[in-house]
Parts: sequence; C-alpha cells; structure tokens
Amino acid sequence: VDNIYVPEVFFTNNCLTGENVVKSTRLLGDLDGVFQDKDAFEQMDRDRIIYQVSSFLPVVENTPGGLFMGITLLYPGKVGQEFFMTKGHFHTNSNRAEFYWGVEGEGMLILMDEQRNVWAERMFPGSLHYIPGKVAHRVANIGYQKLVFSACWPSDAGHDYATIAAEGFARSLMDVNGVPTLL
Ligand code: M6P
Ligand code: ZN
Repeated sequence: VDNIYVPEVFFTNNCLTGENVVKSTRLLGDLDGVFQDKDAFEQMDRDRIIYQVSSFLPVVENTPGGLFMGITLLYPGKVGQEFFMTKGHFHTNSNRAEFYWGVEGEGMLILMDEQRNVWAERMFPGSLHYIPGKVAHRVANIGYQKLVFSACWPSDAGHDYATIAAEGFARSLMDVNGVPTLL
C-alpha cells in the first residue's frame, strides 16, 4: 500500500532514516470480532483498508526510557451503526501511559479502565489526550472525512491486544440518529 499518510514532519529531522519508520495497514478482515453487527460485517469487503499507521521507532522495542511516535490515518465509515475504529489495546507493561493528539478530522478516543468503566473524549485538530497507564484506548472516526491522529508512547510499553480480543470494550460507539453515542 503506497498511499499511507506520512506527514512531512517525519522527514524534517536528519536522524530519521527509512529504516526506523514502520508502516502498517489494517484491513476490515483484520478487525474480525471487533464490531457488534456481525451480519453487516459479513456483507462488507474484508480487503477494505480501515486504517494505516506510520510509526517512528528510534530505539529497539522494549528499550527502557525511549519514546515511540506514530501517526494514524483512520478512514470514515461504519459497520452497521458502529463507527470504524482502531483495534485498541492495553499496554503489556500495564502502567505505561501515552499521549494522543488530533491532527485532522473528527473522532472519539474511547477509554476503558481495568474495572471496565468506559468513557470517551472528542478528538479534533489540536486536541490533546493523556492516556494514563492501565487504561485501554481505541479511536473511532465519527466524521465523513479521514481522521488523522498522532501518538507518543514509551518504547517499553508494548501492545496487549489479547485482553481486548477476549473481552472487548464494555461499550460501543454507535451512530444513534446522527449522534455518536456510547452504548
Ligand atoms: C497509535 C499508537 C500505536 C497504535 C496505533 C493503532 O498510533 O497507540 O501504538 O498501534 O495507534 O492502534 P491499535 O494498535 O490499537 O490498532
Ligand atoms: Zn497505546
């Protein structure tokens, strides 16, 4: 996939080489089990691109004290009434925190603590979000245009997808008569 969004800022510093920028693409098929409406999911093209991430990894994964930075492009759309969203994760090193910030478009950052309390924060260009440790995080695009957000997290945080794959988030962000609503 060549059309991945990589902002100019990634290439303005001469410490960046092509090798420490890692690009990944998530297709709808990679999000099997994530959305509530299974019938709607089955009727859609599993090869549709839902989001793409460019990550700048200046140190080796798990290095204590380092930082990673990523930029995610999340396309607009819904599965049934549920907005396209990222997989979401806790951190493997569970107390590690993260910053997210909105760059372009309209989104919702959906957060869930270990007691499965769920809440959300609106994302927009310039919005800044501190995600404490032990809080799972996922982003939904609630607009009609692409959503771009950036992130900065510790290089020894790690991604724990298994907990979300097994238990999901306790609430889903649905379009209820045009209003994004956590149900
Ligand atoms: C942000 C960061 C990345 C993450 C990406 C996509 O850029 O949190 O670490 O990989 O969002 O989110 P997910 O991994 O949950 O699909
Ligand atoms: Zn994270």
